[in-house]
Amino acid sequence: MIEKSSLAVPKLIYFEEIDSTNAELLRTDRALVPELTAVVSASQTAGRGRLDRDWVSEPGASLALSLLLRPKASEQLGWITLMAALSVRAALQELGVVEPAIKWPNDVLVEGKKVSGILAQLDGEDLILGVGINLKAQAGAPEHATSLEELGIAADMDSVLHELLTQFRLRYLRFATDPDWSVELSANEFRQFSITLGQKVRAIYPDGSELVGMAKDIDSFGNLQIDAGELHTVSAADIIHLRN
Ligand code: BT5
Repeated sequence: MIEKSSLAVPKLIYFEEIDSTNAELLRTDRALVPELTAVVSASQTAGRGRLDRDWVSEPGASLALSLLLRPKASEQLGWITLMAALSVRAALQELGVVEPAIKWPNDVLVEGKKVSGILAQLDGEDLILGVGINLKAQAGAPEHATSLEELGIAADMDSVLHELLTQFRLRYLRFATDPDWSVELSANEFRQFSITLGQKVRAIYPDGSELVGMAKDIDSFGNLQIDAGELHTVSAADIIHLRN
């Protein structure tokens, strides 16, 4: 079922159903497994988004992946989230999706609807990178969700996963080998495919406070720069695009 993808990483552990692939990797004895170990599931009973929100992944309709990463420094979390979003976007384009785009920091949207979400969690020196991609329509998914099938793409889980792992490995290994060059390439890729930059946005911080301004650029940590009279650097927030 996931033969192609198994060849793309050193170790791949597959479940038909699990509570959450991120939770599974967090409770695994990771001393015994190599970096880029992948936990994959065809459905989750307790999939999670940021701030402990629900992530819907119903049987046969979604792909849930968590990758074990060991980045050199924890401040790289922002970049790794962005690189994951860039990888999902590129993978979807390879699979035939028309104009997939990135909403900072962790959503991949098509026609304004969310097809994929990313959740990076640090645990000591390990970073657990979770990616969810909707393969088919799901009864429990919110109205602003879409899926590959709804976008006219009939791709099996193995093909989607293989493309995603290939795209991510490329960016992650480049980042490990030459971080400065990698950041420059990824920043340019983000500028090309982001629907956030150049928009008037409302940033809602995890503590509930808000900031309204123009999304100008990202910095070398993957933070969003918002011009609200003066320039603010935002590392974690929900972004709402406002009409200009
Ligand atoms: C995310 O959070 O988008 C991160 C999603 C990460 C999911 C992966 S699956 C593998 C790994 N294991 C896990 O348990 N999680 C990761 P956030 O930006 O906070 O968005 C969450 C919001 O997206 C929810 O509050 C809903 O509004 C919406 N949502 C939930 N399920 C969705 C779905 N299937 N498709 C689109 N939107 C969804």
